[in-house]
Amino acid sequence: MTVTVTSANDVYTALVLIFAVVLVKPCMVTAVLWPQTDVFQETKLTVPQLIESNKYPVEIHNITTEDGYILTLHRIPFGRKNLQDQNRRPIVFLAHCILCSSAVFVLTGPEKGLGYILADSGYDVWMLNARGTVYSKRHVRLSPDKPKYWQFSWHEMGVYDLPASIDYILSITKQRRLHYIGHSMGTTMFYVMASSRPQYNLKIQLMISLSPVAYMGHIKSSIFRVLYGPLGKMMNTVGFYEFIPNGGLITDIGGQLCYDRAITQYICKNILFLISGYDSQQLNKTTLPIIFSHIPAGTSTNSLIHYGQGVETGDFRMFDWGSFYNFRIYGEEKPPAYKLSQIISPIALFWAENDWLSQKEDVEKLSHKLPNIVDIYKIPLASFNHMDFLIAIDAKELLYKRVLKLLRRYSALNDTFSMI
Ligand SMILES: *[C@@H]1O[C@H](CO)[C@@H](O)[C@H](O)[C@H]1NC(C)=O
Ligand SMILES: *[C@@H]1O[C@H](CO)[C@@H](O)[C@H](O)[C@H]1NC(C)=O
Ligand SMILES: CC(=O)N[C@H]1CO[C@H](CO)[C@@H](O)[C@@H]1O
Repeated sequence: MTVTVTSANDVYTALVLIFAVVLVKPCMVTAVLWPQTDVFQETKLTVPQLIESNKYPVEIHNITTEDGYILTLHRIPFGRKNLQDQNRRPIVFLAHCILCSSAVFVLTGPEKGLGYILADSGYDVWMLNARGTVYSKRHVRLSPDKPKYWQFSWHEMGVYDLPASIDYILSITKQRRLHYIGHSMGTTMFYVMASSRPQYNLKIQLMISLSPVAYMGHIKSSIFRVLYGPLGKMMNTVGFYEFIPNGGLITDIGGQLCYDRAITQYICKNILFLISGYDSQQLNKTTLPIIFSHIPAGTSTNSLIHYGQGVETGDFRMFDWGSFYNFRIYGEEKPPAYKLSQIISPIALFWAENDWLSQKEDVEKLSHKLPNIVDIYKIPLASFNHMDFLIAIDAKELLYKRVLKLLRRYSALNDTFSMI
């Protein structure tokens, strides 16, 4: 076939045709085949349904924070292997990354998911859904449709969401202390809590930071540099205070583009790599539709902007409202730095060379400021990236085994002390 291009109109037609062939056709093909795949049904499940479908017990708990946000915690009270054992179990409280939800701890199924592995190892597993995520988008007064609801960043998650969750969990289980594992933003909010409300340090047996994020001067992910910087600011300026809500459309597109036979699966893979660092060796592509049906799970634009401020200054400080408002809110021109020296909980840091959001220099700086570091562990795989902490094929070998060992040691330490 010869195409003689004679006018602008023809060029336009040709472009549309090319576009149609290159993109729309594979999308149509994938859209038709997609509902026939096994993972299709799985992408339609909520976190509790997903846990149930894997034959684990699951509980849903609603709590209200001091400032009126209604959060949903997901709990796996025990594992499949210890159904009959009714002893009081040590608690592990899991907190997720930005744009994530409790889903990240169960996405990869019983053999690989941290939530399941902990439950099967004898822990009582509680998972946070921070304010603004798909499971926690409610407030006693404010509507999420209004800007006022979205006036928060991970600062408020640390100051309100974590203390409310921890107090609730300890009161339900009648225990005094719990283990905390955070990934990425889940670590940031912990550092905020433990420095701003230091009495909470006493309720922590051990805190494990997977991909610690406090200082951000060295992040490598260009997408996040843009998200945290110009894009976040622009969105706030034009009145988008919520960042990518998790809705039907994104979920559906995510599934269609990402499943195993989809010609477009490479797009999904590369989006993930762009965000968190390149590593195809540890990515199970079959799970991509499930990942993209739960992520992004929504957050406030201010959370992105707050990180952006950290990227710009290289400091770990409270939200910068501009010098005028800073004066009114903090009584000084610059927002105060978080007092990391207050964080007396024992903390283990897990980091990786190829983690574009938690770079060596920043982790080192953090480790010098935290007074009670009990372990610093570099994942022994050069290509290990930011999301691999949750979804790597070999996560169990590479880090969860060490996590379990640390948890055991700190649960045992507590037993010994309480006998004295
Ligand atoms: C939690 O809140 C949701 C949404 O309002 C509601 O459907 C559910 O029944 C509540 N669950 C409990 C245990 O209160
Ligand atoms: C990838 O995920 C699928 C679906 O969960 C699973 O059946 C398969 O065993 C996984 N592959 C590897 C290498 O872990
Ligand atoms: C050292 C220490 O903090 N021990 C605590 C272990 O947990 C029990 C109850 O869960 C407390 O009574 C101990 O004080």
